Amino acid sequence: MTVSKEKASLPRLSPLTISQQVKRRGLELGLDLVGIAPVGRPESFPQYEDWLQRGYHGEMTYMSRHRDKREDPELLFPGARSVIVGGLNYYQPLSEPQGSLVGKVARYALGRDYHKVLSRKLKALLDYLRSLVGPQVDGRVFVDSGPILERDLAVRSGLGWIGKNTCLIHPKKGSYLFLGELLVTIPLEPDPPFQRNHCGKCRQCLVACPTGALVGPYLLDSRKCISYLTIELRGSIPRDLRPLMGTWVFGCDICQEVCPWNKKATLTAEPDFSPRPWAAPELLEIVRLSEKEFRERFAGSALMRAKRSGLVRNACVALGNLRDESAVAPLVALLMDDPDPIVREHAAWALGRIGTQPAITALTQALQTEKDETVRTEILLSLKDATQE
Ligand code: B12
Ligand code: SF4
Ligand code: SF4
Repeated sequence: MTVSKEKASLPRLSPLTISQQVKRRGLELGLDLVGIAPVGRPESFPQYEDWLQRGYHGEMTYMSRHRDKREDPELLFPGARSVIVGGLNYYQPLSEPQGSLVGKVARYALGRDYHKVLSRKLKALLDYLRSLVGPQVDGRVFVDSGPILERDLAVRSGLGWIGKNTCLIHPKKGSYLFLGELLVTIPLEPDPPFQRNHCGKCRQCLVACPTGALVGPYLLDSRKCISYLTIELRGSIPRDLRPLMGTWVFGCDICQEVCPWNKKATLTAEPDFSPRPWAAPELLEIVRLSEKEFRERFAGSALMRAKRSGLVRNACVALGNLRDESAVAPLVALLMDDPDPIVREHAAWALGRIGTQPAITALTQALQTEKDETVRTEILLSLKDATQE
């Protein structure tokens, strides 16, 4: 069928009717929230600029690129007139650790990687929109993948407000929501933006954050955030923050766990988000993983982002915080043999925290052979800490 014939056969629907149908279809596809907004300058663009100025993006250099596109989504997708924003509930209770040396993975990463799951739904929504209006409608899907201020668009399309923990919160669904956008080239009937902020006088997230990353309401210094430290940071985790990270090995949920708006969070209905074997990882297994085993074990999971080096580094920090003697032998193996200096450095730190005689002996021996200056410095500091305690 040619485009013109197909166009001719389609009924002319008003933007309001199309919008209603699209929202209904979005819910049928499994989205929990669907809202529509016109494309335009994000209201919180000045806050984003301020955040960059303060250096709160740390090493996430991609956050400082394409500022022009973040300010004007039409530069990102020429011809864009409207944005359909989808929210997808991923809430799962964290499973009770079966052993004592189990790491914590943030809820958003317990199941299959959400990027594909949510993108698929939004692409299906575009197909549906085309079936309603005609193939001339162009659209582009973004899920955490482009220079877009997604939370701003979610507020603008009426999905919720931004809490003091900087998360988008829906009054009924809470904040365990993924956000994704479908930018389209036709005008749609917008939803009213979410006007109220229901945080009130509450400050629970600010008080609970173990590293002080929430430096003020609505202001997150990524460089201190466990989520950033365990997922985005490639190098060394600052020494002063390691003891505050507990057993989180990928992401952190504390500022959402304490939020009263998450008390009524309901289980996700998305089968792809049900917990996989990596949901409660044995720390001693992680520190023994080779590159190949890491890739096999975490294929299809968001944990791939940390790479083997990052995940083993994080597991070392968690073991250092648990201070369990049974971790000494695998940590010594890392310190002596791992080709990655970041891993050796964090293994040394963990051994220093455990501080038993075998751990101290291994640190002293490693000094004889270690060539990397950063690792040597860590060994010396860890020996000092261990022998002073
Ligand atoms: C970079 C990034 C991070 C960084 C920085 C987080 C941050 N707060 O900026 C790190 C690695 C730390 C991170 C962590 C997490 N992230 Co993240 N992250 C992003 C990403 C890619 C960009 C965010 C961004 O633009 N930051 C810049 C700052 C300035 O923007 P912002 O935090 O969104 O803040 C806006 C508001 O706070 C507002 N604002 C600023 N000041 C003020 C003042 C007032 C009064 C008000 C009302 C508003 C306001 O303006 C800002 C700009 O629009 C987005 C995807 C995207 N493209 O948007 C996902 C995203 C924000 N992350 C997401 C998730 C799930 C997480 C984690 C929960 C994962 C985890 N469990 O570990 C944590 C949550 C930590 C937290 N408290 O925010 C979801 C959030 C969904 C939601 N319900 O909000 C997103 C939207 C990804 C997605 N597509 O679903 N993330
Ligand atoms: S995710 Fe964790 S470390 Fe980051 S701001 Fe929230 S509570 Fe703090
Ligand atoms: S914990 Fe309190 S202050 Fe923080 S986001 Fe939730 S309601 Fe707002």
